[in-house]
Amino acid sequence: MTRSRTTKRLLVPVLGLALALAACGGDDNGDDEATTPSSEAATSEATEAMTTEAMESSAPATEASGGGDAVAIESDGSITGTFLPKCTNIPVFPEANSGAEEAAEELGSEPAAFVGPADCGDSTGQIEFMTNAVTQGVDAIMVSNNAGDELSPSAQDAMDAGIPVVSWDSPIPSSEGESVFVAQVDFDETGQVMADMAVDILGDDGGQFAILSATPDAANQNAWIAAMEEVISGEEYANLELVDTVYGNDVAEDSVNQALALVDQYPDLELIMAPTTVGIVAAAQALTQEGLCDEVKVSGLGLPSEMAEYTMSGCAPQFALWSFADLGYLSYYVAYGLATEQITAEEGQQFSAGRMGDYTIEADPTRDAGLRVLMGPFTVYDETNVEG
Ligand code: RAM
Repeated sequence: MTRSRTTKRLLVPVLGLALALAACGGDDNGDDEATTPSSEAATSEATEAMTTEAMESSAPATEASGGGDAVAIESDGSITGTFLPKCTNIPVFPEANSGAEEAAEELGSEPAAFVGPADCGDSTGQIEFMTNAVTQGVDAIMVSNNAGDELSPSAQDAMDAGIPVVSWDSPIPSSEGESVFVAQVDFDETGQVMADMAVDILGDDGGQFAILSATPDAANQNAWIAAMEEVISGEEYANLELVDTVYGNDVAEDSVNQALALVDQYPDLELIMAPTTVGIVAAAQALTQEGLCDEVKVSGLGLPSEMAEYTMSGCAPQFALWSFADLGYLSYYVAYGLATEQITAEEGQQFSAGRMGDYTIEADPTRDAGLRVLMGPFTVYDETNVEG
């Protein structure tokens, strides 16, 4: 591949965001009660490494105040459930399911069925799984939505049948057909974290970057991209120029192709920001293989186990993520609490979720409608912590 570049800026190896956040974050994961997870699942990469709050404002809002009013979700018999990921074939989703299984065991329940489309590119394939779960009459459905509002009618059918629908990782944008969304991190904060990583990597003089996303209807990625666009519209980020947003469908091959097409199309491109664990590693692999990492860097949201070599090589100097195992654990607790009627899906409901501690259901400030439980925190990875 030949590329002609008019500008080549040196990477400024700044750990500013990560270090600054580490200084203020400690082991506070956004929920004071949840800072010292003790289970096996909690010893995931994300919780072992530096953890921090990226913005102080987001986490305290969902903590159960005072602790006295929180309902401790306890074992109340076995329930049936469906744990429906965007797809079953990328690592983050089995990891989330392992957290859900841990929670089910603690609560004396059979584990939820881990079912979904094999391939994340099959975004509407989830609808059939949702419909099947309703037909089977399961007690609770937990879903990472990959189909935008197209999932709503089948989710609404579940709710009409009295089945709680807990979205996690990726919500139903309109919230119709969703009892509550368990948000891994604050979605607006994701935009800020990505913008700050871009500045840290490119330096104050900025440069051109492109976004390599997952599927076009993925509610989580779309919200994070919108949040990042909002952040970079501010004066402080004026030197960051977003030239394109493309979609690799959370499929490795598509993502590699999209990454290579971007560097071909934009000779001055300096950064690919991929808010997807599939896209980020595909981009890093592709640029490494093409020998382009000196010119184009990679950042976004990635799994440390997949990204370590690219961070250590300097191709992907910084990226962020959270614990998917914790997200699955918390989502199962919420679904179980709703299905056993220990809690209700309403604003102000406080509850305690096993080893993760106290939370409050709140109005989702990042959507026009809908309820949210905020997990947090982000972990920002760089060469200092990516290898654990
Ligand atoms: C992929 C999926 C998932 C998202 C992560 C960051 O694994 O799209 O939904 O949360 O990336």
